[in-house]
Amino acid sequence: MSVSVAGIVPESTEDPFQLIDEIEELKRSTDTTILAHYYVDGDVQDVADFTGDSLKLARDATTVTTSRILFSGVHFMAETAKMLSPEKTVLLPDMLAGCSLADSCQPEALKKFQDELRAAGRKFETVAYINTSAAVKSLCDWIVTSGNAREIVERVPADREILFAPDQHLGRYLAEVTGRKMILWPGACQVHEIFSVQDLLAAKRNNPGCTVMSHPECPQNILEVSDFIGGTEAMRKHVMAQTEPHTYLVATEANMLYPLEKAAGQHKYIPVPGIVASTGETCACNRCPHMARNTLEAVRNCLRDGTPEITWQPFFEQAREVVARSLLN
Ligand code: CIZ
Repeated sequence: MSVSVAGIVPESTEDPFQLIDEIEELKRSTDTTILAHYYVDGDVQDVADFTGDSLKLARDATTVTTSRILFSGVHFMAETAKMLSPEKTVLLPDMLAGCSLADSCQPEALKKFQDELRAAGRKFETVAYINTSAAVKSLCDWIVTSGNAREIVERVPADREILFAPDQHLGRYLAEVTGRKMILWPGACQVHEIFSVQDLLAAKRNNPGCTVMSHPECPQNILEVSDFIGGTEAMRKHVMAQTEPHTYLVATEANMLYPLEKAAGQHKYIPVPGIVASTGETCACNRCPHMARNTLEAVRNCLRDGTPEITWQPFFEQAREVVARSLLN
């Protein structure tokens, strides 16, 4: 079922079953494989050939045998697929599907900060979250996802500081679990930053014995009252391993409930509410407006028209080396 996000994605007037049939037919006739992130609507995940987090999808993209990949996700994910499969046509249903984290770290600003640190004699390596543009990735030593962050941070030589960009909350969490010294870029994800700790605590009281499962992009006050902290793939594996029915309060993008229910339907999943910054009111607004651009209609149009397409940029070459070293080895 598609959830409309006010002001971003208009309610579709087309029949979803008809759209699904068209998509299946177009996939065949245009030799396209669809990859979909866990944060897109469930009906779009259902028409995908691969679903997953960015790490899994980056790896899946390298195994695709069709000539075209349609990436149902956001811009940096489609760019990563293009970098790793330059010979393929890589499509993104809506070029405006960006990322608040990627926007918070522009390549010029990162380069200037790195130069200042070097001029001050600091010995550091730059570790960037995958939620960055290819231009930023080309300036980094390592790329991490929520799925491999700890492992990659531990690969940075112990005598170096780590400049971690752009998610300050993930960086702070990694500093805590690895004991590494981090210089944090002040970015944050617009979805994970709005969770309300008061409402989370109230939900916890109302559901005795529940498990609070949070994404490491959440601020410290949320992580402190969480029982399980992990990226989306780790969450999925965690609930699959619990056979006895259980209640989970889930602090991440609301569409993640769909793959959780699909993988382990014996449990009850409750999304943690957010707070609207402008009014202070509680809402069920933990939807990513960028991911929401991946409607069935947008996917059908993109398949049919073969556009928008991610085109190769000169800095992809350098970014590709960093991405391949970090994600494929
Ligand atoms: O790694 C990803 O795909 C992101 C952005 C979140 C997650 O945990 O899946």
